[in-house]
Amino acid sequence: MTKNNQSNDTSRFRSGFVAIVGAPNVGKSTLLNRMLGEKISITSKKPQTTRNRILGVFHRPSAQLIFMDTPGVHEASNPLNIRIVETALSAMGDADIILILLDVARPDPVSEGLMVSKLKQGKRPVILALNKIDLVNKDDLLEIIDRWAQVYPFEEIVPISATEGTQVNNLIEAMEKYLPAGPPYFPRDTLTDMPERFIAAEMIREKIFRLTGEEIPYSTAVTIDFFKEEKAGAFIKIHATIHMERDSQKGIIIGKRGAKLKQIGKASREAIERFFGAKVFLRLFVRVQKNWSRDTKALRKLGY
Ligand SMILES: Nc1nc2c(ncn2[C@@H]2O[C@H](COP(=O)(O)OP(=O)(O)OP(=O)(O)O)[C@@H](O)[C@H]2O)c(=O)[nH]1
Ligand SMILES: [Mg+2]
Repeated sequence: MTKNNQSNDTSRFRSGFVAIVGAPNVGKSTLLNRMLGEKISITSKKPQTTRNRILGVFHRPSAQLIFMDTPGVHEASNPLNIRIVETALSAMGDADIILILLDVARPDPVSEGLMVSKLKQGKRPVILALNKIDLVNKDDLLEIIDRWAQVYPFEEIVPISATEGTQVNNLIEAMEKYLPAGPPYFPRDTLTDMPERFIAAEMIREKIFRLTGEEIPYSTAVTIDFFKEEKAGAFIKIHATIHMERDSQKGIIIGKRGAKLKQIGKASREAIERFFGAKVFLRLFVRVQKNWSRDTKALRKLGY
């Protein structure tokens, strides 16, 4: 990636990459969306929602912070999860600053241990954000801060609530201080580098995470077969395929007389319309790609 030098006063400007890393479900994607003020990364109550590195650019008068939302770090066993944990850990290697996010209400010693062991191999500034403080009382919080201060010499420890927005500005300011000096990487109007097709596929995946249960979300991948803006952006025509691992899952996602698929389609279409600010015509297809999550070739084809 090349730096662009279009900014006139770059002498005091700071810019760099921040990897947002943490165990599954701690609120990394929620925090990214909150900081950007735009929903670009999908979220759900279920762990392992995010599977790719999601880039979001945050512009300040004096700095540009390029956030990388990552999949939750955990002890992975199947090929899909091994792949997504690699994605998260490699983002740590590419970052100027590492932002570790924890859920104060739900400690996860295994994942936390994994991340801290990785930190000890690097020399980058590391900031710790303790998320979901709306769920614990103040006294417990002080104890948690104390405990973490002894685990690793974090540059800063900032308690936040991503859903309520509490202390999120303080966190941004803390990160800005540790950014390297340099001109912005992206023009001022850039929000993300993700292709429109990818964003549309993710929105569909989010609705499946939210509207189905058990193993269904984890057996789902979504690809876009057709994406075209019609009438100068007035409406977008999208064909997407939902890939399931087994025939029985295909039945579940379609539902009785197609009811489930209809519900997923409607919710997805509305989310895509909100994001692109255009009317959307969405057609969903369901197909079975046997055991795709355990097949490295299939994983690559499906974007992992
Ligand atoms: N109460 C509370 N809930 C939160 C907060 N931040 C996030 N959540 C909830 O936590 C759940 C997980 O949020 P995500 O943003 O999807 O978490 P994630 O870390 O990106 O998860 P993965 O992508 O699976 O690793 C969602 O239900 C969020 O609404 C917070 O500050 N307080
Ligand atoms: Mg996420």
